[in-house]
Amino acid sequence: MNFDSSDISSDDPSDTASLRDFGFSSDHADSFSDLTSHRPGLALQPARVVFESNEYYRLMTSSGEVKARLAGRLRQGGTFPVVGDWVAVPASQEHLLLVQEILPRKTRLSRKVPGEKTQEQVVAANVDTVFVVMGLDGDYNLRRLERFLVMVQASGAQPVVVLTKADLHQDPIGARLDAQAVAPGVAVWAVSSTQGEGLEPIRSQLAPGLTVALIGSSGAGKSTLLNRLCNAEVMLTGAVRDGDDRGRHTTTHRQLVRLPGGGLLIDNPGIREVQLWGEGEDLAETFDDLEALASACRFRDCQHRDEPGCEVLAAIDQGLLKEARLVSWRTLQKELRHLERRRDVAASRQEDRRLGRFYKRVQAQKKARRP
Ligand SMILES: Nc1nc2c(ncn2[C@@H]2O[C@H](COP(=O)(O)OP(=O)(O)OP(=O)(O)O)[C@@H](O)[C@H]2O)c(=O)[nH]1
Ligand SMILES: [Mg+2]
Ligand SMILES: [Zn+2]
Repeated sequence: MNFDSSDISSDDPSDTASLRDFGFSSDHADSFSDLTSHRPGLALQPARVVFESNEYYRLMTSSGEVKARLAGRLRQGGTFPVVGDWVAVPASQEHLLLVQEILPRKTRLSRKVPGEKTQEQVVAANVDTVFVVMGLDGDYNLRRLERFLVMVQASGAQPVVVLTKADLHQDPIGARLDAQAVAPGVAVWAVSSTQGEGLEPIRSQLAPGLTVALIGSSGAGKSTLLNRLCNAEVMLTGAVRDGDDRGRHTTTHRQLVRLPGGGLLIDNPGIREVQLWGEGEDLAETFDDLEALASACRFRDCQHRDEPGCEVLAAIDQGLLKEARLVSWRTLQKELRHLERRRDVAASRQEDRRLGRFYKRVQAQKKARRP
C-alpha cells in the first residue's frame, strides 16, 4: 500500500481519520513510506501499538484494532515494539498479524533494566508529555521525584508533575510548593482523583492527538487518574498496603487509551525502583537552579565541597538551596557516569564478540580453501 501524507487529509472516515485520532501525522506518513518503499511486494499499513503484554500486541489500524505478534526478523535483531510505537503490518484481515517494521521513534521513555545488566528498557515511545504521578501519602518523596524527572528529561518528552491524593494531605499547597522547588520550569499540579478535584489543568493539557504517559510508583494512583479522566473504569485499581502506602502492582501491562476529549493516555505498571538510562547532561534541566549557581563558582572544576568562592555552598548557607538537593545531584551524577562507563565496556565487549565471529569465519574460509 502506498501511503503518503496527502492521504491524511482524506475525507474517507474508514481510511486515516481514525489513525489521526491516534496521533498519526504527516511525519509518520513520510517515515512509513520511506520504510516500506524497499518492500514493494508486501502490502503494508501503518498502525499504533496500543497494548503490550509478553510480546503480544494490540494495534490500532485505520480499520480498527487488530492483534499482533512480532516477525521473527525483528525479534532476532532484538528490537521490540512498545506501546506508543508506530509500526508497519500487513494490510490484511488475518486474525493475527506480524509486525514487520518499527517506525523511527520521536521520543523514547527509557530506564535501565532492573538488576545488574547494563541494558536499556524502553517503557513507551512517541510520547509528547509524561505525567510523573506521585501520591501525597507515603509515596511522596522529593528525591524520587527528581529521579523520575531526570528519566523524563532524557526521553525528549515534556515532564509534568501530578501529585495525587490531595484529599489525604493536611497541607497539599505546601507539598506542591516543595515539589515545585525540585522541578524548576515544570508544571506541578495537586489533584484528588477520587473526589474529582484539581483536574481542570490536566484536562486542558490533554489536547486531541497528544500522547501522555503516566509513570510513578505502584499505588501512586495512575490508573485511578486515567479512569477519572475517561469517566469509566477502563483500568483495574487496587488499594495500597496499610502502614507504608505501597501499591500491589495492580497494573501489569502497558496500554494506550483514547480519552473522550481526544487525548491519548498511556498507563504503565508501577516502577519499583527507577534506575536511570541517560547521560550526565540529562541532569541539566532538572537541576537547572543548581547548575546555574555552579557556573558562577570561582573554580571551573569546583566540587562544591569546601572551595573558596563556591556559589552553591553560599546559596546553601543563605538558605536558598537545600543541601539535600546537592547530595541528590551528586548521587545521580555518579550513577549516570557509572552507567556511561558500563555502557562503554558493554559496547566494547560486543565489538570483541563481533570481531571474534569475523576471525572465526575467515579461519574457516582459509581452511576450506586449503588443498
Ligand atoms: N484518597 C485517594 N485515594 C486515591 C486517589 N488516587 C488513587 N487513590 C487510591 O490509591 C490506590 C492505588 O490506586 P491505583 O490507581 O491502583 O494506583 P496505580 O498507580 O495505578 O498502581 P499500580 O497499577 O500498582 O502501578 C487505590 O486504592 C485508589 O483508590 C486520590 O486522589 N485520593
Ligand atoms: Mg495501575
Ligand atoms: Zn562550587
